[in-house]
Amino acid sequence: MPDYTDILTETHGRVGLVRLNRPKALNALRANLLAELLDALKAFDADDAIGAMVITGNERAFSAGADIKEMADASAVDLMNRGLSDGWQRISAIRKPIVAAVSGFALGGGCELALLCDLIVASETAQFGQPEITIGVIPGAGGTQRLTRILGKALAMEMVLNNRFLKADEALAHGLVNRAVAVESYLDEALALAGEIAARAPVAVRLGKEAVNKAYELSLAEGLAAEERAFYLLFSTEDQKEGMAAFIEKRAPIWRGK
Ligand code: DAK
Repeated sequence: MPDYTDILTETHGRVGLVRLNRPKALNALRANLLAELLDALKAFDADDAIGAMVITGNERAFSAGADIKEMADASAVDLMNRGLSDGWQRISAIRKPIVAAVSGFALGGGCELALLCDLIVASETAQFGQPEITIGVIPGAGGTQRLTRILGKALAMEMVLNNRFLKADEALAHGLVNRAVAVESYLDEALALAGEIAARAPVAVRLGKEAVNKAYELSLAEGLAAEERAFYLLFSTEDQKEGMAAFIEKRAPIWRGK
């Protein structure tokens, strides 16, 4: 990995970890940070030795959102010309699963970045919010759409229109996060969860992620058809033959990602 200034990267077995690393600015997502994040995720996505990724911040903040100082003086055309949404779309196109390990603030674009991930492990101190209304705007990286689909209209409206924060226990109760755990262990839990997924049949993991995400975009009939095709496609992999043979022979499968 190259020398990054706004993130740190590590590998833990088959898991690639990206730490957002602008602690003084509560990991505000300036353009350089987003570019580095995308670069690191793409590198992990292309690496056969990696099966899943974790994105985290620090105990105080996952991220407090887009960098308000970088954005404050921009015109609408400036923002369009900066191609603001390209990076976000490319993050959502990463093929391997991404777990967000969230502690402290996950606000604005920080909340939306967590929502772009496939699973979220939260510390009990995590707070999810879309405070854009307090600075005269609304969410711009998916918050109004993804939160509404996950939480329903009532709560999404409160978050978007009235700066309502969700604490970890509420986020868990509403299905926004997978786990809410002690602050001492949120990163370890996220790494363990990512590690378990990374040890599974890689092509099936990839197609499983793709199929679940399609549920947000397609009609039920189209989604079911896409799932069915992906299921048949897996019968062209060595891993399907190996997985079913291992079951019948009562042994552990050895995945080859082929
Ligand atoms: N941007 C820049 N700096 C930030 C920041 C942010 N979002 N959040 C915090 N900081 C900086 C503060 O300015 C402060 O810096 P110094 O003054 O020390 O230099 C430092 O981090 C510590 O913050 P505080 O002193 O404010 O700390 P507190 O504990 O008192 O308060 C807070 C924590 C999280 C409640 C507060 O910092 C806060 O309200 N932050 C702003 C949260 C916010 O409004 N976030 C939404 C930003 S808008 C799009 C993609 C993305 C987006 C939009 C479009 N497209 C693809 C189209 C995203 C938009 C947003 O996220």
